[in-house]
Amino acid sequence: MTTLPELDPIDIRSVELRRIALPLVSPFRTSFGTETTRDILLVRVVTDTAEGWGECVAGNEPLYSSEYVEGAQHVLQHHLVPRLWTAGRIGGADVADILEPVRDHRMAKGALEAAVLDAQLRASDISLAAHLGSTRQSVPSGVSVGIAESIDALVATVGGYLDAGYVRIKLKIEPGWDIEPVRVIRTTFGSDVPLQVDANAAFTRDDGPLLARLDEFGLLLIEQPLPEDDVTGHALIAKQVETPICLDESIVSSVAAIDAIERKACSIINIKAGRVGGYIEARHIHDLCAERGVPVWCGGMLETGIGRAMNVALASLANFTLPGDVSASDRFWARDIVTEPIRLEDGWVSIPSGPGSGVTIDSEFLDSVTTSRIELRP
Ligand code: NPQ
Ligand code: MG
Repeated sequence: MTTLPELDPIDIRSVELRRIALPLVSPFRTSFGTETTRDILLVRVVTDTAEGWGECVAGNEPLYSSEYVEGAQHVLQHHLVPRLWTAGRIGGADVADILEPVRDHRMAKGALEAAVLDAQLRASDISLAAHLGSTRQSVPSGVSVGIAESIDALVATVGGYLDAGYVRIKLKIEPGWDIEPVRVIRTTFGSDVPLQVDANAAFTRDDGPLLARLDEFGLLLIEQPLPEDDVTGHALIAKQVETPICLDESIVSSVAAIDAIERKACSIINIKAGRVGGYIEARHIHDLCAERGVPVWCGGMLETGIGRAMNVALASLANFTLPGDVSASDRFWARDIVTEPIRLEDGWVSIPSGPGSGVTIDSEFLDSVTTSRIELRP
């Protein structure tokens, strides 16, 4: 397992589970559904000297994966947080072991680990980026573009993001919205725009010949064409297409990552801390991909400034060699819940340098969007 610098353990006094409702600036449509307002679960860990925040990336409904926000809240309240009370003084690096007896629920575990780690790093005055081993000050920013109402609407949206400076475009695809949108974006904006597609598991093992028709467009990668559990199917598709296959939903752990690589199901991996149970496992997957020569990039889950800042820190590790879905806060939110939203500067975003995630909560605005709060104590 990856070793990170030692930090002093912390004494957790209470854990708050807070839910907020935040409307998206525009609906986000993928092959699995349309999101218009996010119902987001935040975890706050309080010690005598510091507090830390973690963001749970589970969606309103179990459509991207089996996890969903109400289930995450339940498992945190009744199964995960109670396990911390018997553990004594701990740090972020202890959380995964403490929660190991509980199967799966990685997004819930990841949010709790993030909050503990953030509190511990703030108490130690160290940034998450430095703790994880970051080597950069900023990272290039890509943007994920939803399935549009029409081809014209898609062209307008992509044009806006290119004008804003995004250095890489990802088009969401599904059967029937696959070859044509890619062709039109290529014809309109040229072959120099770094471009990739994400199917969110919407195709089948029979779609190899269809997906091979994307080869002529020089895409960086095709992300998750088949269902999460079909590693062999992805290996079959990878043999039929020239474009590199990248896995997202399938990579739920370091074991799954090694499995997919060894079975030649993918040659690139999208790393999302929430999907794999936390930033420490995410760094571990980054390391083992680097050892195997597999490039990685940082995915996104429509996070607020809390998760977004932590993603940017993760994305600054050396083997994140492709631009991530680490877009500016204003890609999704009219107003963020932190006082320093992630901003685009010439298509790049800065790595927060303050302790922990580096962000400050805008408490007044956060309270105004809060829909429920519970405080848990030993
Ligand atoms: C992906 N994200 O890479 C995901 C999919 C996704 C930025 O494309 C609520 C919860 C809404 C999780 C929308 C991007 C979501 C979500 C999209 C995940 O596959
Ligand atoms: Mg994806």
